[in-house]
Amino acid sequence: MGSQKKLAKNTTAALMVLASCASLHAQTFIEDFGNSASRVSNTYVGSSFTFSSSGTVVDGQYTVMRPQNITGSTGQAYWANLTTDHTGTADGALMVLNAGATLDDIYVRNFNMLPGHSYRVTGWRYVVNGANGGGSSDPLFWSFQIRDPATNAPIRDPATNQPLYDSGPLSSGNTRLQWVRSTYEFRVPLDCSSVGRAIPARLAITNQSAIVNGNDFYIDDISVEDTTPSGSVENACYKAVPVMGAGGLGLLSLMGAFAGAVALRRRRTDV
Ligand SMILES: [Ca+2]
Ligand SMILES: [Ca+2]
Repeated sequence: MGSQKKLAKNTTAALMVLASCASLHAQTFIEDFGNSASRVSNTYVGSSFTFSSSGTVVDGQYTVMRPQNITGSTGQAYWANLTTDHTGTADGALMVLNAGATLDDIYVRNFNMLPGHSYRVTGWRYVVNGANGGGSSDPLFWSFQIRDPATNAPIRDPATNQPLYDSGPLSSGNTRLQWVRSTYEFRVPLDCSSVGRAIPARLAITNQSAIVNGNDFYIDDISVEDTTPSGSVENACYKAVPVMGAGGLGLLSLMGAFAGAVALRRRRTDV
């Protein structure tokens, strides 16, 4: 029994090392659009929407700016000025989007996911003119999808060929002149044979309302968060590995890999 307890203790320690390594690869993000005093572009905005550096922001165009003088800067009275952005930081900026009829990606950004981990995608919209022209509060729609960065195609379930991570159209509700949050939560299937190994992923936020007269809104605070309790997935995989019997060899090889990593870490520390 003593040796088994020691084995389990060593394995737990090794898995903690693995978990700390894994967290280094979980590159989730927050987009607050900065605080530039001038109108600026954003590298993650989809190529179908063009940057307007000055003057009007017409259908299919966007700009990133502080919200206190949008009507003056664009010369378009149908926008609305705000005292602050959604982030609420001093001089914070937001994205001004005249989405128009362009049913394409608004925001596209790569990150890494981990097997068994849960994620929450968040984006905030402030509808200035909804789906039926100036002053309308009829709903606008966008969607959140996770894709393979290598192909830009949705990551699919091998069994059903259906996209694994797709929010479908998310409504702004019958809201106008207020910030509305959209969220989409998902969990990556758990594969203990690849636990801790980063999976390249791409968030795509896509316009799902093809409307020229209206469809004018602001965007702020887009984020992807890893909501997984620290170490929970790695511990679940540890528990799934049998200590005795035929699985013992697998555990020993797993521990061998961890021991190598620990030894390497110690060597580096000793230098
Ligand atoms: Ca902001
Ligand atoms: Ca419009």
